[in-house]
Amino acid sequence: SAKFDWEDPLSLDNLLTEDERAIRDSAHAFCQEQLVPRVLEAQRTEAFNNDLLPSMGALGFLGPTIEGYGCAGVSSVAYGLIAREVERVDSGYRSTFSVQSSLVMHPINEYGTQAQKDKYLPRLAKGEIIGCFGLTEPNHGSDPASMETTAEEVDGGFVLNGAKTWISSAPVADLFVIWAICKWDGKVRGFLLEKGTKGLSTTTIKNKLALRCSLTGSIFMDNVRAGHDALLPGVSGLKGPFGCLNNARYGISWGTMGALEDCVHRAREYALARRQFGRPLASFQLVQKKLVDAQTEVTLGLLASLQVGRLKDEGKAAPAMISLVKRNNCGKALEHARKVLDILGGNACSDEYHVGRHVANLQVVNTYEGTHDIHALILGKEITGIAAFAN
Ligand code: TGC
Ligand code: FAD
Repeated sequence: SAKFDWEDPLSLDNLLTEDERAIRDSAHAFCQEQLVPRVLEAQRTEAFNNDLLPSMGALGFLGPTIEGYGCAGVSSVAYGLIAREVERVDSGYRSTFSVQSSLVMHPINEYGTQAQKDKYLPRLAKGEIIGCFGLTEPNHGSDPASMETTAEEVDGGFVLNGAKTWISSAPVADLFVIWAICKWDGKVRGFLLEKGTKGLSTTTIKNKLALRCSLTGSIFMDNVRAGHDALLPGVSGLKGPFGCLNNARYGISWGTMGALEDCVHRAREYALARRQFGRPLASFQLVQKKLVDAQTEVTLGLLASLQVGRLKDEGKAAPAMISLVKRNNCGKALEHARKVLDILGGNACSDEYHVGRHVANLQVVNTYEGTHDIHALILGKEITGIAAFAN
């Protein structure tokens, strides 16, 4: 007779291919064996894990949906399963992985020249070089159309001026994907800048309350000269950066479910071991309800992401579908991670119990790549036909 598995209540496993299950299992083993033992130290010191991207590269996890250039060429669902396993450990590790795969390798693969692909993709895939993605500016986050960074055409190439902030991996990046308004036609285009270019500098944003296992920084461009070969020629307009965000937002929808699963597992174990009033916490109805509510959201969220992933591979995933799963899964992960944190009582205050770290991280994940409310407006526009954010 059919069995109920509380860890996979609606049998997601049944909907995966054999390859996808194998990738999930190897990602799980890597994350639990290599990342879990280091996460507390990284959280406490904000130290970047230099081995992270090379180790992921060796396993074929970077830019995994890309064909060729040393990339694995696997399904979007496999990519989501990797994000879920990485974020089960920490959203900061998943952030580093997402930026490299979806925000740096993807635009080069989609919008780059053959020479740019040959030059950068194999090294990015191995984790030999680190990339970052500069869209957000000090004065423009939710509204990137108003960005101030400019690119001007000059003899031999371009000159870029401006600043970007809250940029993941910027302080350690070798390669910068920078989005700028082109002065010659007013359109947004992407540029590939290399570390060490004159006028290009970064600072690290220190003492963060969350995402402490990933590095975040600001980028300054003061008359940075770049050759014609720095331009990503395959796209112009905001659909360039938004096309990258579609992939990263999709990955986040899986990742946040991994973080919430970790919270459920840890809170459940605690509730079974800890006794009050002569009984385990897990025997109290209010405690059970918190675990059930959270695990229900994990189950539904993962199935929704799976459906979007399958559609994505058929070329049928509309951006608003991705907004729906990004918004829902981030919001539900934050809400329910916060609720199961209560089960730990006073120990919730100790970083050794991990759930509080996930809660802090999820506040950021609910904000970046389009805030929860911005995705509500994107979906609101689909439902009503009226853009609430437009002038
Ligand atoms: P709008 O007029 O709606 O669109 C401008 C052009 O872009 C096209 N477009 C898209 N194309 C592909 N995919 C999408 N998701 C797209 N969304 C829009 C659109 O068709 C249009 O094309 P065209 O050819 O007509 O020019 O633009 P708007 O300025 O009104 O946009 C409003 C809004 C709110 C939707 C948008 O600005 C938005 O999404 N804001 C949120 C900003 C954001 O997500 N920033 C993320 C920064 S990167 C980051 O956070 C990385 S963290 C990574 C990590 O560490 O894991
Ligand atoms: P704002 O846009 O100022 O929004 C502030 C509040 O106002 C939000 O609640 C928002 O929902 C609300 N709001 C704004 N407009 C409206 C409206 N029209 N209607 C209703 N409410 C509205 N960016 C990158 O480009 N690359 C990165 O790698 C990157 N990494 C990040 C890493 C971290 C740790 C963090 C914290 C951020 C990162 N970001 C990155 C930036 C992130 O994408 C932005 O913070 C996010 O898009 C929100 O922009 P903002 O912070 O300027 O907030």
